[in-house]
Amino acid sequence: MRLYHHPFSSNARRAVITAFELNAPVELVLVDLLKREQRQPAFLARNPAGRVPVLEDGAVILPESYAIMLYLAAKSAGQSLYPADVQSQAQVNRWIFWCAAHFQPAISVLTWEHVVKKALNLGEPDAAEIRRGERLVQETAALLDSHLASREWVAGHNITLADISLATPLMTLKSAKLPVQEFKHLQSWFTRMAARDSWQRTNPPATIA
Ligand SMILES: N[C@@H](CCC(=O)N[C@@H](CS)C(=O)NCC(=O)O)C(=O)O
Repeated sequence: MRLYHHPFSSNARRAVITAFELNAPVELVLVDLLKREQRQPAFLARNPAGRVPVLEDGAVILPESYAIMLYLAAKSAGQSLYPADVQSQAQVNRWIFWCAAHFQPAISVLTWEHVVKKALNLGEPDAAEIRRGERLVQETAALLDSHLASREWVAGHNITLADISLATPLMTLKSAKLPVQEFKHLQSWFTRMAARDSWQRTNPPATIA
């Protein structure tokens, strides 16, 4: 299997960490976002949205990080990242969907303003957007923090796809100035995630965190 990614992309990192945690046989293929390779015809044929990650498994071509996570888990016998019973699956699904709908988009506002604009020379951060992003991050992080007050992992007794989904947007914790310092349960959980071998192996070469 081939996994098209870029090390600065938190969406791609979600898929790569899942592959590493599962020991899935993936070959990582770099798509240089800074050189706009994602907009070249060869890549657009794999994903018309022009975004990483994309997984290629024979005839299966699959964009979208959350779909890739679920696909990789479904293909891995005996894995525990995505539990087998319906009730436990529902809890993992709840947090994956919440991440895609609320947490990642909230963080994206600040990552765009503080990190991406600078990297691509797109001008100064917009103060109104920063205020909006800070409010969204504080609201969503408070909810996750209170959920984590009584548990070590987001959904169940061990790490699941929910944890991987939610941790990767936090890779820009420092560079995007994410206002989460007060959320101690979230911080401890994130420290646990960042200590994992799969996280360490996916740290971007020049740090953006
Ligand atoms: N919903 C997609 C989002 C993918 C995405 O936005 N990827 C970004 C990098 S984090 C990208 O490739 N951007 C390139 C571009 O917009 O040109 C997923 O979860 O995989």
